[in-house]
Amino acid sequence: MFQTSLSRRRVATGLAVSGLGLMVNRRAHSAIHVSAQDAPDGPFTLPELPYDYAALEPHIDTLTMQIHHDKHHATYIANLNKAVADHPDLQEMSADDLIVNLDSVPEAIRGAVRNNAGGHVNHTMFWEIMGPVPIAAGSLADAINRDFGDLAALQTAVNTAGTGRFGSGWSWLVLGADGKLTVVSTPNQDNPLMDEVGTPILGVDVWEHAYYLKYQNKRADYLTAWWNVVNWEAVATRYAAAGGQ
Ligand code: MN3
Repeated sequence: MFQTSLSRRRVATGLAVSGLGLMVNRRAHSAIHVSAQDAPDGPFTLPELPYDYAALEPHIDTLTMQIHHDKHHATYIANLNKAVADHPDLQEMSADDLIVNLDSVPEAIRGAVRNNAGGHVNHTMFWEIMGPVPIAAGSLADAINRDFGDLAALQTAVNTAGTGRFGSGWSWLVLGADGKLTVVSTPNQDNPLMDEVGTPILGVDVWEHAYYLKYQNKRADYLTAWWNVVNWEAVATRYAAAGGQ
């Protein structure tokens, strides 16, 4: 609850103070925003979007992408850097390593690391698996047909999990240790790796900040539209990297 209200306040403040920056230069704008947050510069840094803010129009609007990347993702990174500021051992770890080793994170910062390393990992994946590329024949397509029947059934399962998630969270396609694909949802910025549910191959952000400007309360419409912008080549790469066959 604290994290949510803090993020929202930061977004509102950033928009009021630097609304012009949104239209000028995204790199300069990001730098202004992060430096204004009184956080260390590292070790974690905001990855650049692999495409333009407008690349996912009309399904995901430009302003949503700007706020989502430059404000929300940047805030997770700033708060993660603050959380590990006094922990050199944790600064040596990747965000992926942090979220699978939360038990070894000191209790005083474990919640902050869970939320903010989770937010960093989840959004880094999210940007990577968007940028429309259709699904191609291959092992991932075969596995989807094997485990769901067809692609439409997978999409329905992800959408159902996403609309069923109360409040904020994610809907995921994961590869389990048994080699099977399944759909799960998680609250907040949790990731299926945290509880060894499986390796996320695809995930869709169902926090309101991901869709509210364009879709308002219609999360189901956002989820339906979102499939138009999935980069299936990136998803297939993740499937192969996770050991999928
Ligand atoms: Mn988000």
